Amino acid sequence: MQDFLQQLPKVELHLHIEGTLEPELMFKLASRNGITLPYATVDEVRDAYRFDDLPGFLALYFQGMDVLRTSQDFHDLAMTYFMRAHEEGVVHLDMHFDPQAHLQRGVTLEAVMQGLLSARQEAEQSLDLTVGVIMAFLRDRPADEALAVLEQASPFWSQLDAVGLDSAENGNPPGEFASVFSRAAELGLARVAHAGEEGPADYIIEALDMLGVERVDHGVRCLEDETLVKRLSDEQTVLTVCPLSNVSLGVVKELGDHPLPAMLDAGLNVTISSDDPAYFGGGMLANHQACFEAFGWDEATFYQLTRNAIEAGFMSRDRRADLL
Ligand code: ES4
Ligand code: ZN
Repeated sequence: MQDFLQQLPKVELHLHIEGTLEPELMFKLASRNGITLPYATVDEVRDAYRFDDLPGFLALYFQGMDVLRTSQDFHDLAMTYFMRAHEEGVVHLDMHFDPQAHLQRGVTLEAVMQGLLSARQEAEQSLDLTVGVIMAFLRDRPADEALAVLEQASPFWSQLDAVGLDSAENGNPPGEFASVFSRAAELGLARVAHAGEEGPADYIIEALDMLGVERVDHGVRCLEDETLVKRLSDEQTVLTVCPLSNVSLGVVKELGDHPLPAMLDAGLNVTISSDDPAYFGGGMLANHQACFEAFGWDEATFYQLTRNAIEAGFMSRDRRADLL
């Protein structure tokens, strides 16, 4: 099964590129940028990666990304992950990035975009890896700010695939971002949003009805609402489930308690992703292996999950046909 999972051409739909920042690269970028980290060694950083919920994780995640300053930093961050993903047998990934988290720190949108887009180009040319780009908005910041960033991104609209919504979920319902998402729709961008990770099933309904999302990131709490499960199953809405993330953030106590098997039984359109691999104990391969160990899924199940992801990934028609 190990070999099968390595060789399975995997597609990752839910990945925060800032969440791929491993301590080794954090040190390299800190030194390059003359930044003193509050840690002396890579091991100290790993030891400090302790959190038991989403807000606790987010504090470390926003602190870690402070070493990202130049377009070269963003390029190196993305390229480092693309190479790792390629080695793990990933053939396509859709990456979220958080422009507001960088603008706030005085990093320009141009630096962020140039770095990420040049890495995408390099991956698509030099690795058998295609990359979709999702501009994500921070739901714990005002919707006005998100809208202004979307407008500011006009030189890059043609290179974006979608908008997303992430960060602290509880108390920040999706509906507040309706105007941002309707503007994105007007621009021809696809729409996705985190919902039903820590937040209630109602947030999933809001994301569907008020934001018009075509994919729901996480969505695991949909099981709390039978009517919603039927709707998601009837409409075959893609859910990007992140097993190791859910364990790390205490959404479930251990993987054996995860609702993934129940979600499959309910006929939901499930996919598997890593979310923030530097923080949650592994990338696509580790997530697949953990699912095998916890659920004993057969090859046909992993093929089905992969097919679900291929069908929903932000890629060209030709690329999809190649992968199917
Ligand atoms: C995130 Cl796991 C998760 N949830 C919400 N927002 C995020 N941003 C980065 N990782
Ligand atoms: Zn996420």
